[in-house]
Order: sequence, then structure tokens, then C-alpha cells
Amino acid sequence: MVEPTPPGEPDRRLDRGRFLAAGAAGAGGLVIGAGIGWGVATAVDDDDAAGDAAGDGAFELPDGKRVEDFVVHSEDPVNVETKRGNFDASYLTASGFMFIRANLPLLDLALLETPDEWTLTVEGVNDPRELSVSELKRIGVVTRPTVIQCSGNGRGYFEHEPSGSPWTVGAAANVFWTGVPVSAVAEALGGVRAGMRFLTGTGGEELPSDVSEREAVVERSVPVEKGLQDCLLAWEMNGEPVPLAHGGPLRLIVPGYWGINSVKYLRRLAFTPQESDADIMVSSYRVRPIGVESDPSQPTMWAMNVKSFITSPTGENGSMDAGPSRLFGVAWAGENEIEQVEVSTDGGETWEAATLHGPSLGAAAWRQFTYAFEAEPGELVLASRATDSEGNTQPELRMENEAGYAHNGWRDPAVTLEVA
Ligand SMILES: Nc1nc2c(c(=O)[nH]1)N[C@H]1C(S)=C(S)[C@@H](COP(=O)(O)O)O[C@H]1N2
Ligand SMILES: [Mo]
Repeated sequence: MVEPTPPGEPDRRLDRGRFLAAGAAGAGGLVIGAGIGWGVATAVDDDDAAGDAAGDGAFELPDGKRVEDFVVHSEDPVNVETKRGNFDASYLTASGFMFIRANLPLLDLALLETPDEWTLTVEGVNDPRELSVSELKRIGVVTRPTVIQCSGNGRGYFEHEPSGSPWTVGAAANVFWTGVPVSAVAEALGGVRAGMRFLTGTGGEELPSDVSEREAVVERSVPVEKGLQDCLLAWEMNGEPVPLAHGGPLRLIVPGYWGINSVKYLRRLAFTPQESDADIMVSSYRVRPIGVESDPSQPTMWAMNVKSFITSPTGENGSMDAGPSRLFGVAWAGENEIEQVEVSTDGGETWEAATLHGPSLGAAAWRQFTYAFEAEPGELVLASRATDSEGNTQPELRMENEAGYAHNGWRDPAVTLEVA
């Protein structure tokens, strides 16, 4: 079991290792309804920035990614967010632009030379055994687009400066996964044993020797029904073998849930009676008021909430020409569909319906939107606000919480431009 973080010392112990400084404060995922609030952030002393120093440009990214396409939050382990402009107006995030969120140093690239030989242990079924990727490929195959989003996406907007990477909008991506449904694997191995309530995935990284396995391992549990209805074991992303940074040779994909649940380098898939007792399940990724220690009774980061952001114009150069213009953006809502997206060109005073364009790729994927407008000289503040099929609408403000999870407010990510 894990020692709870002492009161008033949230996540402070994570500073012991760089890998954890960037790591455990990471992501999370639960559905948080609009209107829930824990009050206004109070400034807290923050000396937890270790591991989040901006890159000096001298390091290289895996899989041929270019450093200049990202905002660098840490180099080792690598945490880089996609620059807003690189989402452009596409329904798909190109692999080369996809953010990387790593709790631990990446595995050896040589692994990808023989991806079919990667093995996975399956437990909690009637016929537990080890399966290679080539065996998995014969059990079944589906292709699904999903959003992968870090629980801490938007953390950079929280005024209390939570521990962990200060992502803005770019710790999210929409990509296609190809792999075998978890249900087909369970069936091939004689079915799930009685009494199993969770599906637990374990990452295959080498663990540091100076902390316990439970503290370092990337291991997450999701409800067993979710696992059997919806999850897959992916060996392909955007039509290519899953790149190393994104969990190749084999990754668990939990559609509609926060990124942490989609465990990379999947080594063990277990149907279990209890949730994992790893720190990443027990104490990290728990949503709690500012200053409150984490505990397993708090909501964990499972299904994502409704969210959108404008991808173009980015506001990066701060100005644009007056005249006819058009904005683009993306919206998604975890396990729900996007019902509508409204946009504002006056910082949220008035709202108009945007047009949903491009393909509808299912609830777990994001939807593109666009809106044509006349840019008048002066300050222009562009905002977007999505509503999902359950009637949840993005709130104006973030929900204040200790670790800076689940930001879906519309005001912070708004784009401000000077029109001339
Ligand atoms: N094995 C393993 N799986 C992992 C992680 C990790 O560090 N190791 N990070 C998680 C987190 S916090 C997120 S947000 C996503 C990031 O996925 P990406 O790096 O492919 O964008 O992977 C999740 N799965
Ligand atoms: Mo994350």
C-alpha cells in the first residue's frame, strides 16, 4: 500500500526523482459536470517545477519528431506538447505532431525492429497465458479513432501552479488505432473468471531501482465492463506500427477515457477483483480540492469531460488582418457525442453556432468545427464552447483542483488577437 501524501504537501514527495517530478502529477480522468466548483484558487508556494524546465533545443525527440513542432516541458522523461498551429483544421493528428507524455524514460528503440515478438501476459481469464503480438493479430482486429488527452491538459492555466507539466491545449491528439478488442482476447482465453471487476493494464518500462515498483510502475485499472465493451490492444497508430513514443509495440486503448488509462508498452493485461494498488491508481490522478491530500475515495480520472479549443487562428503572432476570416477548432466529449459547438468573437459576450464539418468518427474521436466571421479592427477574443449529447456544456472557468486536472473551461484557452 501507499503512504498518503502528508496534508499540505501535495505531491511534494514526487520531487525525489526527476522521472516522478514530471510523472505522477500528470494526468487523470473523470467526468466532471459543469457547475461543480471548489472555489477560487489561492496562491500556494510552488517549488515543484523540477523536470518542467523548457528545453534548450539540444535534445532530440524519438520517431523523427522535430523539437520545433512542440512546446518542451521536460526532456527526460520527455514531455512535449503539440503547438496549437500544428492541429490546423484536420480531423487527424499526424503522428509526427502528437504530444508525448512519459512518466519514465522511453524504452529502447530496438524493440520496434521485432514488434511481433513483444509478449503480453493475460491474467484473470480461465486460460491465462502469454501471447505474442503476432498471436494477438490472429485473434481479431478493429480500427478506431480516439482522442488521447492528458489529464493535466490545461494545467498551465491554473493560478496555483500545480505540480506537473504546465500543458495548455496541446496535450491532446486524435489518432486512429488498429488492434484486437479486449473482449476477443478474453474469449479466446476461455472467458473472464468470476468476480473480476476491473481490467488492469501494466506498462513495460524498466523501473528505477531507488523507489519501489508500486511507486514507479505505470498501471491503471478501469471497470471491467468498459474493458469488454470498448477497449483494444493496438499495434498500429495512423496506419503504421505504433511509434515508440506512443507505446509501441503494443498499447492498451481505452476510448473516451483520459490518456493515463491507455497504458503504453503493455506487458500485462489482468482482469482483477480490485483496482491496482500502484501509486498511479491509488494516489495520483485523484481529483481533490486545492491543498487536500489525495486518497482513493476521491474520483479517479476515467471518462473525459466535454471540451473544445480553437486550432486556427492560433493567436501566436498576436495579430491578424481585418476582413473576412474563418476559425477552426476541435471538440470532443469522452464517451458522449458532440451535440453542438458555439463560438464567440467578443470574448464570450455573445455566442453563435459553429458548423460541425468533416467526418463524425464516433464519440471517442474529436469533431471539427468552423465559423466564418468579419474581423473588425481592434481586439478580438475568440472562444469556443461545446455541448455534448448528455446536455453538458463547457463551463466558463476551470474547476479548481490540486493537481490541475480536467480543465474544460472555455475562457482560459480563448485566442486573443489584435486586428489591424
Ligand atoms: N507505459 C506507460 N503508459 C502511459 C504513460 C507512461 O508514462 N507509460 N503515460 C500515460 C499518460 S499520463 C498519458 S497522457 C498518455 C500519453 O500518451 P502519448 O505519449 O502517446 O501522447 O499515455 C499514458 N500511458
Ligand atoms: Mo497524462
